[in-house]
Amino acid sequence: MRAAKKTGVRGQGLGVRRKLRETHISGAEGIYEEKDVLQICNEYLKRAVNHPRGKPDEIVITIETIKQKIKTIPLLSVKTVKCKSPDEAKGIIIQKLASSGVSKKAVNNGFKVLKAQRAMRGASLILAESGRRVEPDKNRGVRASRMGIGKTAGRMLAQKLSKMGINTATVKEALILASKVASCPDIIAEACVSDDPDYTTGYFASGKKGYLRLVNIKEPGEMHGGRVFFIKENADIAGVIRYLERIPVIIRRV
Ligand code: WAQ
Ligand code: MG
Repeated sequence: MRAAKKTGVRGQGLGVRRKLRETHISGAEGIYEEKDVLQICNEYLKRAVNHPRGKPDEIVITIETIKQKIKTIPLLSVKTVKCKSPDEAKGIIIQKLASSGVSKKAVNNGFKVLKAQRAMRGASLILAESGRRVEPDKNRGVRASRMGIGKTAGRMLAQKLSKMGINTATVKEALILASKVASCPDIIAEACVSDDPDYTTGYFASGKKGYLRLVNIKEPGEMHGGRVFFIKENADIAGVIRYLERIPVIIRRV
């Protein structure tokens, strides 16, 4: 599902043409059994029309049958750091990225994306050494899709997260997404800040270090947010994008 607001911006020069600019409101994706699809659409729609980023005037739902074999991936381990301020959270991300082998330049460029006022619909891909942004569409970014969790594993995950007091759709979806991203061999690490003004927990994630939640990564009310996937300098970029967007993966063990 994706929901957007279309705002008219006055075109330059003469004429009455108004260009429409899309503001990303909300998005969601997953892999589900056929019998659950209608209910999921209903939940996604509710989320789109009732969103803290604003009221969308376009909502698009795409449903596709998956015919390929679905690849099983591991779930990342979860930890929470109760940071006291955005600066403390930023410090931890910088340290984790550096020890994962991401250069200062790349880290700086990553923070530019995470702090940009105009949130992208997808993630930025940044080369870990040169810091070059390589996603083909810099406004849209790359959207990870086709990831899910099996029924039994989903129940176990809900139980575990409940014990930690964080059994919410936001955490589950972000954790499943981060697990797919980390399962891509060319991706070194990910950093995420929610673009929801009332959601102030972000995370750092990597296959080696797991999913590290960072409380107070932004001040309440701030509209910025985003995701950055730091990729190997010599990565097969088209291959990374194909994996993130098209290859179906599922978590079966928690
Ligand atoms: N693929 C790539 N990038 C995405 C995707 C996706 N499927 N979904 C969202 N993004 C990017 C996009 O730039 C959004 O603006 C940004 O991430 C934030 O998306 O453990 O809610 O859906 O407490 O607002 C993380 C912490 C919550 C969860 C993340 O992200 C926790 C969140 P949002
Ligand atoms: Mg959001």
